[in-house]
Amino acid sequence: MVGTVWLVALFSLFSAAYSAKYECQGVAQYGLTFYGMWSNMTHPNAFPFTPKIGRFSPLVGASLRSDPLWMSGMPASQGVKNVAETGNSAVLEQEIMQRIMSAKTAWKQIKSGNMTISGTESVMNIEVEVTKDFPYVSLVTMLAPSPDWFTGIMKVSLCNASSGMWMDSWTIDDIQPWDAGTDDGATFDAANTATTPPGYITQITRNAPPTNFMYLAASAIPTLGKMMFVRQNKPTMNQCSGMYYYTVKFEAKWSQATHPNGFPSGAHFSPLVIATHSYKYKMWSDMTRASPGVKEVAEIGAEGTLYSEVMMMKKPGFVSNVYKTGAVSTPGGYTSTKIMVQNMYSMVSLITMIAPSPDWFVGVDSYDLCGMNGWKETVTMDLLPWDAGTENGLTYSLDNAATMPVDVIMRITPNSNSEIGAHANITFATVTFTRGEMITATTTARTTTTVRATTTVRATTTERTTTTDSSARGLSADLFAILSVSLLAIFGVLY
Ligand SMILES: *[C@@H]1O[C@H](CO)[C@@H](O)[C@H](O)[C@H]1NC(C)=O
Ligand SMILES: *[C@@H]1O[C@H](CO)[C@@H](O)[C@H](O)[C@H]1NC(C)=O
Ligand SMILES: *[C@@H]1O[C@H](CO)[C@@H](O)[C@H](O)[C@H]1NC(C)=O
Ligand SMILES: *[C@@H]1O[C@H](CO)[C@@H](O)[C@H](O)[C@H]1NC(C)=O
Ligand SMILES: [Ca+2]
Ligand SMILES: [Ca+2]
Repeated sequence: MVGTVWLVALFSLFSAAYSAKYECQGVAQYGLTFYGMWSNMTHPNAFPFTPKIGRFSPLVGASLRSDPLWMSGMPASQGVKNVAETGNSAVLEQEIMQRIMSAKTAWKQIKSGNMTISGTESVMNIEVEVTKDFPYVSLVTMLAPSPDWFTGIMKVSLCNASSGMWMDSWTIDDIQPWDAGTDDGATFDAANTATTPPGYITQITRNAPPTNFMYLAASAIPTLGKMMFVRQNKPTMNQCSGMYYYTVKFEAKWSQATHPNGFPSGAHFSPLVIATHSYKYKMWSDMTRASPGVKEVAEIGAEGTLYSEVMMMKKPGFVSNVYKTGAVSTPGGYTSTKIMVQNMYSMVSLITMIAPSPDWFVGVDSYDLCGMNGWKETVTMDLLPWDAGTENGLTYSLDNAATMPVDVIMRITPNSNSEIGAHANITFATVTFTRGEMITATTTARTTTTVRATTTVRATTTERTTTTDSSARGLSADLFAILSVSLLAIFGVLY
Protein backbone atom coordinates (compact mmCIF):
# COMPACT_ATOMS: atom_id res chain seq x y z
CA MET A 1 0.00 0.00 0.00
CA VAL A 2 2.68 2.44 1.10
CA GLY A 3 4.70 1.28 -1.89
CA THR A 4 1.89 2.16 -4.26
CA VAL A 5 1.54 5.62 -2.79
CA TRP A 6 5.24 6.19 -3.27
CA LEU A 7 5.07 4.92 -6.81
CA VAL A 8 2.18 7.26 -7.57
CA ALA A 9 4.03 10.14 -5.96
CA LEU A 10 7.16 9.36 -7.94
CA PHE A 11 5.17 9.02 -11.13
CA SER A 12 3.51 12.43 -10.60
CA LEU A 13 6.90 13.92 -9.96
CA PHE A 14 8.28 12.51 -13.19
CA SER A 15 5.28 13.41 -15.28
CA ALA A 16 5.34 16.94 -13.86
CA ALA A 17 9.00 17.28 -14.75
CA TYR A 18 8.47 15.72 -18.14
CA SER A 19 5.62 17.85 -19.44
CA ALA A 20 7.47 21.10 -20.08
CA LYS A 21 5.37 24.06 -18.98
CA TYR A 22 6.17 27.51 -20.27
CA GLU A 23 4.66 30.84 -19.38
CA CYS A 24 3.62 33.04 -22.28
CA GLN A 25 5.39 36.39 -22.20
CA GLY A 26 4.10 39.93 -22.27
CA VAL A 27 0.62 40.91 -23.32
CA ALA A 28 -1.65 39.50 -26.04
CA GLN A 29 -4.82 40.99 -27.48
CA TYR A 30 -7.59 38.92 -28.96
CA GLY A 31 -10.81 39.62 -30.78
CA LEU A 32 -13.52 37.30 -29.47
CA THR A 33 -16.45 36.32 -31.65
CA PHE A 34 -19.46 34.76 -30.02
CA TYR A 35 -21.73 32.76 -32.32
CA GLY A 36 -25.13 32.02 -30.78
CA MET A 37 -26.40 28.56 -31.74
CA TRP A 38 -29.58 28.33 -29.73
CA SER A 39 -32.88 28.11 -31.55
CA ASN A 40 -35.87 25.90 -32.01
CA MET A 41 -33.93 24.31 -34.84
CA THR A 42 -30.83 23.39 -32.90
CA HIS A 43 -32.68 22.78 -29.62
CA PRO A 44 -36.22 21.69 -30.51
CA ASN A 45 -38.41 21.83 -27.39
CA ALA A 46 -35.54 23.38 -25.47
CA PHE A 47 -35.89 26.91 -26.73
CA PRO A 48 -38.30 29.40 -25.15
CA PHE A 49 -40.91 31.47 -26.97
CA THR A 50 -42.78 32.71 -23.88
CA PRO A 51 -42.77 35.01 -22.07
CA LYS A 52 -40.02 36.12 -24.48
CA ILE A 53 -38.06 34.52 -27.26
CA GLY A 54 -34.81 32.85 -26.20
CA ARG A 55 -31.67 34.99 -26.17
CA PHE A 56 -28.39 35.62 -24.33
CA SER A 57 -27.69 38.49 -21.95
CA PRO A 58 -24.59 40.60 -22.78
CA LEU A 59 -21.50 38.45 -22.36
CA VAL A 60 -19.45 39.53 -19.32
CA GLY A 61 -16.16 38.20 -18.02
CA ALA A 62 -12.52 38.98 -17.40
CA SER A 63 -8.96 37.92 -17.96
CA LEU A 64 -7.77 36.32 -14.73
CA ARG A 65 -4.78 35.19 -12.75
CA SER A 66 -6.22 31.81 -11.79
CA ASP A 67 -9.56 31.69 -9.90
CA PRO A 68 -12.45 31.69 -12.39
CA LEU A 69 -15.58 33.83 -12.01
CA TRP A 70 -17.67 30.71 -11.49
CA MET A 71 -16.96 27.06 -10.84
CA SER A 72 -18.85 23.80 -10.97
CA GLY A 73 -19.83 22.66 -7.46
CA MET A 74 -19.28 26.08 -5.89
CA PRO A 75 -21.91 28.63 -4.85
CA ALA A 76 -22.50 31.41 -7.38
CA SER A 77 -21.23 34.85 -6.37
CA GLN A 78 -23.89 37.56 -6.09
CA GLY A 79 -22.72 38.89 -9.46
CA VAL A 80 -23.01 35.54 -11.24
CA LYS A 81 -26.38 34.91 -9.52
CA ASN A 82 -27.71 38.23 -10.84
CA VAL A 83 -26.54 37.51 -14.37
CA ALA A 84 -27.97 33.97 -14.30
CA GLU A 85 -31.33 35.13 -12.91
CA THR A 86 -31.86 38.48 -14.62
CA GLY A 87 -29.06 39.07 -17.12
CA ASN A 88 -28.06 42.20 -15.19
CA SER A 89 -24.26 42.32 -14.89
CA ALA A 90 -23.84 45.44 -12.73
CA VAL A 91 -22.81 43.49 -9.60
CA LEU A 92 -20.59 41.09 -11.53
CA GLU A 93 -18.86 44.10 -13.08
CA GLN A 94 -18.27 45.49 -9.56
CA GLU A 95 -16.85 42.14 -8.47
CA ILE A 96 -14.51 42.14 -11.48
CA MET A 97 -13.49 45.74 -10.75
CA GLN A 98 -12.71 44.75 -7.15
CA ARG A 99 -10.56 41.88 -8.43
CA ILE A 100 -8.75 44.23 -10.81
CA MET A 101 -8.20 47.12 -8.40
CA SER A 102 -7.67 45.63 -4.94
CA ALA A 103 -7.29 41.85 -5.06
CA LYS A 104 -5.29 42.09 -8.30
CA THR A 105 -6.55 38.67 -9.39
CA ALA A 106 -8.12 39.96 -12.61
CA TRP A 107 -6.65 42.03 -15.41
CA LYS A 108 -9.33 43.42 -17.73
CA GLN A 109 -13.08 43.16 -17.96
CA ILE A 110 -14.54 41.62 -21.08
CA LYS A 111 -17.98 42.77 -22.25
CA SER A 112 -19.87 42.28 -25.47
CA GLY A 113 -21.71 45.60 -25.12
CA ASN A 114 -25.03 46.31 -23.47
CA MET A 115 -27.34 44.64 -25.98
CA THR A 116 -28.92 41.23 -25.49
CA ILE A 117 -27.84 38.69 -28.10
CA SER A 118 -30.47 36.78 -30.05
CA GLY A 119 -30.16 33.00 -29.99
CA THR A 120 -28.47 32.81 -33.38
CA GLU A 121 -26.65 36.12 -33.50
CA SER A 122 -22.87 36.58 -33.90
CA VAL A 123 -21.13 39.28 -31.90
CA MET A 124 -17.71 40.11 -33.29
CA ASN A 125 -14.63 41.92 -32.03
CA ILE A 126 -15.20 41.63 -28.31
CA GLU A 127 -11.91 42.89 -26.87
CA VAL A 128 -9.92 40.47 -24.74
CA GLU A 129 -6.51 41.17 -23.27
CA VAL A 130 -4.44 38.56 -21.45
CA THR A 131 -0.95 38.85 -19.97
CA LYS A 132 1.78 36.60 -18.63
CA ASP A 133 0.19 36.86 -15.18
CA PHE A 134 -3.44 36.84 -16.30
CA PRO A 135 -3.63 34.27 -19.12
CA TYR A 136 -7.09 32.87 -18.27
CA VAL A 137 -10.49 33.96 -19.49
CA SER A 138 -13.82 33.35 -17.74
CA LEU A 139 -17.21 34.42 -19.16
CA VAL A 140 -20.90 34.35 -18.25
CA THR A 141 -24.15 34.97 -20.11
CA MET A 142 -27.74 34.26 -19.07
CA LEU A 143 -29.99 31.92 -21.02
CA ALA A 144 -33.02 34.16 -21.05
CA PRO A 145 -35.76 33.64 -20.11
CA SER A 146 -34.96 31.01 -17.47
CA PRO A 147 -34.92 30.68 -13.68
CA ASP A 148 -31.12 30.88 -13.21
CA TRP A 149 -29.64 29.15 -16.22
CA PHE A 150 -26.54 30.48 -17.83
CA THR A 151 -23.68 29.50 -20.08
CA GLY A 152 -20.16 30.69 -20.74
CA ILE A 153 -16.62 29.61 -20.05
CA MET A 154 -15.50 28.58 -16.60
CA LYS A 155 -11.83 29.08 -17.36
CA VAL A 156 -9.67 28.79 -20.44
CA SER A 157 -6.03 29.74 -20.92
CA LEU A 158 -4.95 31.46 -24.12
CA CYS A 159 -1.35 30.43 -23.47
CA ASN A 160 -0.03 27.28 -25.12
CA ALA A 161 1.97 25.97 -22.18
CA SER A 162 3.89 23.44 -24.23
CA SER A 163 5.38 26.10 -26.50
CA GLY A 164 5.18 29.19 -24.27
CA MET A 165 3.50 31.05 -27.15
CA TRP A 166 0.14 32.79 -27.14
CA MET A 167 -2.39 30.88 -29.23
CA ASP A 168 -2.93 32.35 -32.69
CA SER A 169 -6.55 31.42 -32.38
CA TRP A 170 -8.61 29.28 -30.05
CA THR A 171 -12.11 28.00 -30.59
CA ILE A 172 -14.45 26.59 -27.99
CA ASP A 173 -17.21 24.77 -29.73
CA ASP A 174 -19.04 23.06 -26.93
CA ILE A 175 -20.90 25.45 -24.68
CA GLN A 176 -23.29 23.81 -22.28
CA PRO A 177 -26.03 25.14 -20.00
CA TRP A 178 -25.47 25.55 -16.24
CA ASP A 179 -27.77 26.11 -13.26
CA ALA A 180 -26.59 28.77 -10.79
CA GLY A 181 -28.29 26.97 -7.90
CA THR A 182 -30.03 30.13 -6.74
CA ASP A 183 -33.52 29.96 -8.23
CA ASP A 184 -35.90 27.00 -8.40
CA GLY A 185 -37.81 26.08 -11.52
CA ALA A 186 -37.69 23.46 -14.23
CA THR A 187 -39.00 25.45 -17.17
CA PHE A 188 -37.92 28.56 -19.03
CA ASP A 189 -40.99 30.46 -17.84
CA ALA A 190 -41.01 29.21 -14.22
CA ALA A 191 -42.06 31.75 -11.57
CA ASN A 192 -39.30 33.41 -9.60
CA THR A 193 -38.64 31.29 -6.48
CA ALA A 194 -35.33 31.51 -4.65
CA THR A 195 -33.60 28.22 -3.88
CA THR A 196 -33.29 28.07 -0.06
CA PRO A 197 -30.67 27.53 1.09
CA PRO A 198 -28.82 28.40 -2.14
CA GLY A 199 -27.30 25.39 -3.87
CA TYR A 200 -24.21 25.05 -6.01
CA ILE A 201 -23.47 25.67 -9.65
CA THR A 202 -24.22 22.47 -11.56
CA GLN A 203 -24.15 21.56 -15.19
CA ILE A 204 -27.56 20.99 -16.76
CA THR A 205 -27.74 17.68 -18.61
CA ARG A 206 -30.60 16.09 -20.48
CA ASN A 207 -31.50 14.11 -17.35
CA ALA A 208 -30.78 16.24 -14.33
CA PRO A 209 -31.99 18.43 -12.90
CA PRO A 210 -35.35 18.18 -14.73
CA THR A 211 -35.43 21.10 -17.16
CA ASN A 212 -36.72 21.86 -20.64
CA PHE A 213 -33.47 20.39 -21.94
CA MET A 214 -34.76 16.86 -21.13
CA TYR A 215 -37.27 17.14 -23.99
CA LEU A 216 -34.49 17.29 -26.56
CA ALA A 217 -34.42 14.47 -29.05
CA ALA A 218 -30.63 14.38 -29.17
CA SER A 219 -28.86 12.23 -26.60
CA ALA A 220 -26.62 15.10 -25.50
CA ILE A 221 -27.37 18.81 -25.38
CA PRO A 222 -26.08 20.36 -28.59
CA THR A 223 -23.78 23.31 -28.02
CA LEU A 224 -25.49 26.63 -27.33
CA GLY A 225 -22.84 28.54 -29.22
CA LYS A 226 -19.26 28.85 -30.20
CA MET A 227 -16.51 31.19 -29.08
CA MET A 228 -13.54 32.04 -31.21
CA PHE A 229 -10.55 34.01 -29.96
CA VAL A 230 -8.28 35.38 -32.69
CA ARG A 231 -4.99 36.99 -31.78
CA GLN A 232 -4.62 40.63 -32.91
CA ASN A 233 -1.00 41.54 -32.16
CA LYS A 234 1.09 38.72 -33.56
CA PRO A 235 4.83 39.37 -33.31
CA THR A 236 6.46 40.61 -36.49
CA MET A 237 9.12 38.16 -37.45
CA ASN A 238 11.77 39.97 -39.38
CA GLN A 239 14.71 37.80 -40.31
CA CYS A 240 18.11 39.40 -40.62
CA SER A 241 21.00 37.19 -41.60
CA GLY A 242 24.46 36.97 -40.15
CA MET A 243 25.86 37.64 -36.73
CA TYR A 244 26.82 41.19 -35.72
CA TYR A 245 28.39 43.06 -32.87
CA TYR A 246 26.57 46.07 -31.52
CA THR A 247 27.88 48.52 -28.98
CA VAL A 248 25.41 49.37 -26.25
CA LYS A 249 26.27 52.69 -24.68
CA PHE A 250 24.27 53.65 -21.60
CA GLU A 251 24.66 57.30 -20.56
CA ALA A 252 23.35 58.67 -17.27
CA LYS A 253 21.48 61.99 -17.56
CA TRP A 254 19.62 62.11 -14.26
CA SER A 255 20.79 65.09 -12.20
CA GLN A 256 19.80 67.78 -9.72
CA ALA A 257 19.34 70.05 -12.73
CA THR A 258 17.12 67.70 -14.78
CA HIS A 259 15.10 66.24 -11.87
CA PRO A 260 15.34 68.73 -8.98
CA ASN A 261 12.44 67.22 -7.03
CA GLY A 262 14.10 65.23 -4.21
CA PHE A 263 17.28 64.42 -6.16
CA PRO A 264 19.00 62.01 -3.71
CA SER A 265 22.60 61.87 -2.59
CA GLY A 266 24.49 58.89 -3.97
CA ALA A 267 22.31 58.89 -7.07
CA HIS A 268 23.40 56.21 -9.54
CA PHE A 269 22.24 53.39 -11.79
CA SER A 270 22.79 49.82 -10.60
CA PRO A 271 24.79 47.32 -12.71
CA LEU A 272 22.97 46.72 -16.00
CA VAL A 273 21.79 43.29 -17.08
CA ILE A 274 21.57 43.08 -20.87
CA ALA A 275 20.21 40.14 -22.85
CA THR A 276 19.99 39.36 -26.54
CA HIS A 277 17.07 37.10 -27.33
CA SER A 278 14.23 36.06 -29.61
CA TYR A 279 10.61 37.23 -29.46
CA LYS A 280 9.92 34.22 -27.23
CA TYR A 281 11.69 35.71 -24.24
CA LYS A 282 10.92 38.74 -22.12
CA MET A 283 13.09 40.08 -19.35
CA TRP A 284 10.35 42.47 -18.22
CA SER A 285 7.37 44.15 -19.80
CA ASP A 286 4.67 46.69 -19.26
CA MET A 287 1.60 45.31 -17.51
CA THR A 288 3.17 42.07 -16.31
CA ARG A 289 4.53 41.18 -12.90
CA ALA A 290 8.23 41.52 -12.23
CA SER A 291 10.17 38.26 -11.99
CA PRO A 292 12.13 37.75 -8.72
CA GLY A 293 15.26 38.89 -10.56
CA VAL A 294 13.67 42.05 -11.95
CA LYS A 295 12.21 42.78 -8.50
CA GLU A 296 15.68 42.55 -6.97
CA VAL A 297 17.22 44.86 -9.56
CA ALA A 298 14.40 47.39 -9.18
CA GLU A 299 14.35 47.30 -5.36
CA ILE A 300 18.00 47.03 -4.35
CA GLY A 301 19.99 47.15 -7.56
CA ALA A 302 21.35 43.62 -7.14
CA GLU A 303 21.74 41.94 -10.51
CA GLY A 304 22.69 38.37 -9.48
CA THR A 305 19.24 36.76 -9.42
CA LEU A 306 18.23 38.29 -12.74
CA TYR A 307 21.51 37.25 -14.32
CA SER A 308 20.83 33.63 -13.26
CA GLU A 309 17.25 33.84 -14.49
CA VAL A 310 18.38 34.93 -17.95
CA MET A 311 21.12 32.27 -17.96
CA MET A 312 18.45 29.64 -17.37
CA MET A 313 16.67 30.80 -20.52
CA LYS A 314 19.90 30.67 -22.52
CA LYS A 315 18.78 27.84 -24.76
CA PRO A 316 17.81 27.44 -28.39
CA GLY A 317 14.80 29.57 -29.26
CA PHE A 318 14.96 31.89 -26.27
CA VAL A 319 18.03 33.76 -25.02
CA SER A 320 21.26 34.02 -26.95
CA ASN A 321 23.51 35.96 -24.55
CA VAL A 322 23.51 37.78 -21.26
CA TYR A 323 25.86 40.56 -20.18
CA LYS A 324 26.31 42.67 -17.07
CA THR A 325 28.12 45.90 -16.39
CA GLY A 326 29.26 47.85 -13.37
CA ALA A 327 27.09 50.49 -11.69
CA VAL A 328 26.96 53.91 -13.37
CA SER A 329 27.25 57.17 -11.45
CA THR A 330 25.04 60.08 -12.43
CA PRO A 331 25.10 62.57 -13.98
CA GLY A 332 27.77 62.06 -16.58
CA GLY A 333 28.57 58.39 -15.99
CA TYR A 334 28.32 55.88 -18.78
CA THR A 335 28.97 52.25 -19.58
CA SER A 336 29.64 50.67 -22.92
CA THR A 337 29.22 46.98 -23.74
CA LYS A 338 29.66 44.96 -26.89
CA ILE A 339 26.82 42.54 -27.55
CA MET A 340 26.12 40.02 -30.28
CA VAL A 341 22.92 39.52 -32.23
CA GLN A 342 22.07 36.97 -34.88
CA ASN A 343 19.14 35.72 -36.92
CA MET A 344 16.14 35.21 -34.70
CA TYR A 345 18.07 36.45 -31.63
CA SER A 346 17.78 40.05 -32.78
CA MET A 347 16.15 41.57 -29.72
CA VAL A 348 17.79 43.28 -26.82
CA SER A 349 16.46 43.94 -23.33
CA LEU A 350 18.17 45.64 -20.43
CA ILE A 351 17.38 46.97 -17.02
CA THR A 352 18.99 49.08 -14.28
CA MET A 353 17.70 50.50 -11.02
CA ILE A 354 17.17 54.21 -10.48
CA ALA A 355 19.04 54.19 -7.17
CA PRO A 356 18.20 54.92 -4.48
CA SER A 357 14.44 54.44 -4.98
CA PRO A 358 11.68 52.07 -3.87
CA ASP A 359 11.42 49.95 -7.05
CA TRP A 360 11.99 52.37 -9.88
CA PHE A 361 14.02 51.47 -12.89
CA VAL A 362 14.80 52.30 -16.49
CA GLY A 363 15.31 49.78 -19.22
CA VAL A 364 14.58 48.51 -22.68
CA ASP A 365 11.99 45.83 -23.36
CA SER A 366 12.63 43.63 -26.40
CA TYR A 367 13.96 46.21 -28.85
CA ASP A 368 14.41 44.56 -32.24
CA LEU A 369 17.74 45.49 -33.85
CA CYS A 370 16.55 43.75 -37.01
CA GLY A 371 14.36 46.07 -39.05
CA MET A 372 12.49 45.83 -42.33
CA ASN A 373 15.69 46.69 -44.21
CA GLY A 374 18.10 44.51 -42.28
CA TRP A 375 20.23 45.18 -39.21
CA LYS A 376 19.74 48.73 -37.92
CA GLU A 377 22.76 51.09 -38.02
CA THR A 378 22.38 53.19 -34.92
CA VAL A 379 19.49 53.82 -32.58
CA THR A 380 19.32 56.11 -29.54
CA MET A 381 16.56 55.85 -26.97
CA ASP A 382 15.58 58.12 -24.11
CA LEU A 383 14.87 56.04 -21.05
CA LEU A 384 11.96 57.03 -18.83
CA PRO A 385 11.11 55.63 -15.39
CA TRP A 386 9.10 52.50 -14.58
CA ASP A 387 7.67 51.19 -11.30
CA ALA A 388 8.18 47.46 -10.74
CA GLY A 389 4.96 47.22 -8.71
CA THR A 390 6.64 45.39 -5.84
CA GLU A 391 7.44 48.09 -3.29
CA ASN A 392 5.52 51.16 -2.05
CA GLY A 393 7.15 54.54 -1.57
CA LEU A 394 6.93 58.00 -3.04
CA THR A 395 10.46 59.25 -2.39
CA TYR A 396 13.96 58.28 -3.53
CA SER A 397 14.45 55.90 -0.60
CA LEU A 398 15.42 52.26 -0.31
CA ASP A 399 13.41 50.84 2.58
CA ASN A 400 9.68 50.75 2.07
CA ALA A 401 6.82 48.33 2.64
CA ALA A 402 6.16 45.70 -0.02
CA THR A 403 3.23 46.38 -2.36
CA MET A 404 0.49 43.95 -1.30
CA PRO A 405 -0.89 42.38 -3.34
CA VAL A 406 1.94 42.79 -5.79
CA ASP A 407 1.20 45.02 -8.77
CA VAL A 408 2.27 44.86 -12.41
CA ILE A 409 5.12 46.86 -13.95
CA MET A 410 3.92 50.27 -15.09
CA ARG A 411 5.33 53.50 -16.52
CA ILE A 412 5.61 56.24 -13.91
CA THR A 413 3.61 59.10 -15.37
CA PRO A 414 3.67 62.82 -14.65
CA ASN A 415 0.36 62.28 -12.79
CA SER A 416 2.14 60.25 -10.12
CA ASN A 417 2.25 62.08 -6.79
CA SER A 418 5.74 60.73 -6.02
CA GLU A 419 9.00 62.70 -6.07
CA ILE A 420 9.80 61.17 -9.41
CA GLY A 421 6.37 62.00 -10.85
CA ALA A 422 7.03 65.71 -11.36
CA HIS A 423 9.77 64.89 -13.87
CA ALA A 424 8.69 61.44 -14.99
CA ASN A 425 8.75 62.49 -18.63
CA ILE A 426 12.32 63.83 -18.49
CA THR A 427 15.00 61.46 -19.74
CA PHE A 428 16.88 59.62 -16.96
CA ALA A 429 19.42 58.06 -19.27
CA THR A 430 19.96 57.35 -22.93
CA VAL A 431 21.00 54.14 -24.56
CA THR A 432 22.57 53.95 -28.00
CA PHE A 433 22.91 50.79 -30.05
CA THR A 434 25.54 51.08 -32.76
CA ARG A 435 26.15 48.32 -35.26
CA GLY A 436 29.70 47.03 -35.35
CA GLU A 437 31.49 44.48 -37.48
CA MET A 438 29.93 41.34 -38.87
CA ILE A 439 31.09 38.24 -37.03
CA THR A 440 29.91 35.48 -39.36
CA ALA A 441 27.42 35.17 -42.16
CA THR A 442 25.41 32.47 -40.40
CA THR A 443 22.23 31.00 -41.66
CA THR A 444 19.26 29.98 -39.58
CA ALA A 445 20.12 26.33 -40.04
CA ARG A 446 23.18 26.79 -37.88
CA THR A 447 21.35 28.41 -35.00
CA THR A 448 22.18 25.79 -32.40
CA THR A 449 25.87 25.74 -33.08
CA THR A 450 26.19 29.49 -33.25
CA VAL A 451 24.51 29.82 -29.88
CA ARG A 452 27.18 27.60 -28.41
CA ALA A 453 29.93 29.51 -30.18
CA THR A 454 28.70 32.82 -28.83
CA THR A 455 29.05 31.60 -25.26
CA THR A 456 32.80 31.26 -25.50
CA VAL A 457 33.31 34.48 -27.39
CA ARG A 458 31.21 36.35 -24.90
CA ALA A 459 33.23 35.31 -21.90
CA THR A 460 36.29 36.96 -23.34
CA THR A 461 34.71 39.81 -25.26
CA THR A 462 32.36 41.22 -22.66
CA GLU A 463 34.97 41.56 -19.99
CA ARG A 464 37.30 43.28 -22.41
CA THR A 465 34.83 45.65 -23.96
CA THR A 466 32.87 46.64 -20.89
CA THR A 467 34.13 50.00 -19.78
CA THR A 468 32.54 51.81 -16.91
CA ASP A 469 33.61 55.27 -15.97
CA SER A 470 34.59 56.93 -12.71
CA SER A 471 33.67 56.22 -9.13
CA ALA A 472 30.96 53.68 -9.79
CA ARG A 473 33.30 51.15 -11.43
CA GLY A 474 33.07 47.75 -9.88
CA LEU A 475 30.97 48.81 -6.94
CA SER A 476 28.05 46.48 -6.53
CA ALA A 477 24.76 48.23 -5.97
CA ASP A 478 24.40 46.89 -2.44
CA LEU A 479 27.79 48.24 -1.57
CA PHE A 480 26.79 51.58 -2.99
CA ALA A 481 23.67 51.56 -0.87
CA ILE A 482 25.54 50.44 2.24
CA LEU A 483 28.14 53.17 1.69
CA SER A 484 25.48 55.83 1.33
CA VAL A 485 23.67 54.56 4.40
CA SER A 486 26.90 54.48 6.45
CA LEU A 487 27.73 58.00 5.34
CA LEU A 488 24.30 59.09 6.41
CA ALA A 489 24.85 57.36 9.75
CA ILE A 490 28.17 59.13 10.28
CA PHE A 491 26.64 62.49 9.45
CA GLY A 492 23.70 61.69 11.66
CA VAL A 493 26.07 61.13 14.60
CA LEU A 494 28.11 64.24 13.84
CA TYR A 495 25.08 66.45 13.76
C1 LIG B 1 -40.32 24.22 -32.62
O1 LIG B 1 -39.90 23.16 -33.39
C2 LIG B 1 -40.75 22.01 -33.33
C3 LIG B 1 -40.14 20.91 -34.13
O2 LIG B 1 -38.78 21.10 -34.35
C4 LIG B 1 -42.10 22.33 -33.84
O3 LIG B 1 -42.97 21.21 -33.71
C5 LIG B 1 -42.65 23.47 -33.07
O4 LIG B 1 -43.85 23.89 -33.62
C6 LIG B 1 -41.67 24.64 -33.08
N1 LIG B 1 -42.20 25.60 -32.21
C7 LIG B 1 -42.42 26.82 -32.59
C8 LIG B 1 -43.06 27.72 -31.59
O5 LIG B 1 -42.10 27.24 -33.69
C1 LIG C 1 -25.55 51.12 -24.34
O1 LIG C 1 -24.30 51.54 -24.86
C2 LIG C 1 -24.38 52.67 -25.68
C3 LIG C 1 -23.00 52.96 -26.24
O2 LIG C 1 -22.05 52.07 -25.81
C4 LIG C 1 -24.90 53.86 -24.86
O3 LIG C 1 -25.01 55.01 -25.69
C5 LIG C 1 -26.25 53.51 -24.28
O4 LIG C 1 -26.71 54.55 -23.44
C6 LIG C 1 -26.19 52.22 -23.49
N1 LIG C 1 -27.52 51.85 -23.10
C7 LIG C 1 -27.79 51.44 -21.86
C8 LIG C 1 -29.22 51.07 -21.62
O5 LIG C 1 -26.97 51.35 -20.98
C1 LIG D 1 1.08 24.21 -28.76
O1 LIG D 1 2.45 24.15 -29.05
C2 LIG D 1 2.88 22.89 -29.52
C3 LIG D 1 4.39 22.91 -29.60
O2 LIG D 1 4.85 23.98 -30.37
C4 LIG D 1 2.21 22.60 -30.85
O3 LIG D 1 2.62 21.35 -31.34
C5 LIG D 1 0.70 22.62 -30.65
O4 LIG D 1 0.06 22.47 -31.88
C6 LIG D 1 0.27 23.92 -30.02
N1 LIG D 1 -1.14 23.83 -29.67
C7 LIG D 1 -2.02 24.73 -30.03
C8 LIG D 1 -3.40 24.48 -29.60
O5 LIG D 1 -1.73 25.74 -30.67
C1 LIG E 1 4.58 61.46 -20.84
O1 LIG E 1 5.10 60.44 -21.67
C2 LIG E 1 4.14 59.50 -22.07
C3 LIG E 1 4.84 58.38 -22.79
O2 LIG E 1 5.88 58.84 -23.59
C4 LIG E 1 3.10 60.21 -22.92
O3 LIG E 1 2.11 59.28 -23.31
C5 LIG E 1 2.46 61.31 -22.12
O4 LIG E 1 1.58 62.04 -22.93
C6 LIG E 1 3.51 62.25 -21.56
N1 LIG E 1 2.87 63.18 -20.65
C7 LIG E 1 3.21 64.45 -20.56
C8 LIG E 1 2.46 65.27 -19.57
O5 LIG E 1 4.10 64.93 -21.25
CA1 LIG F 1 -31.93 26.54 -10.49
CA1 LIG G 1 6.36 50.93 -6.52
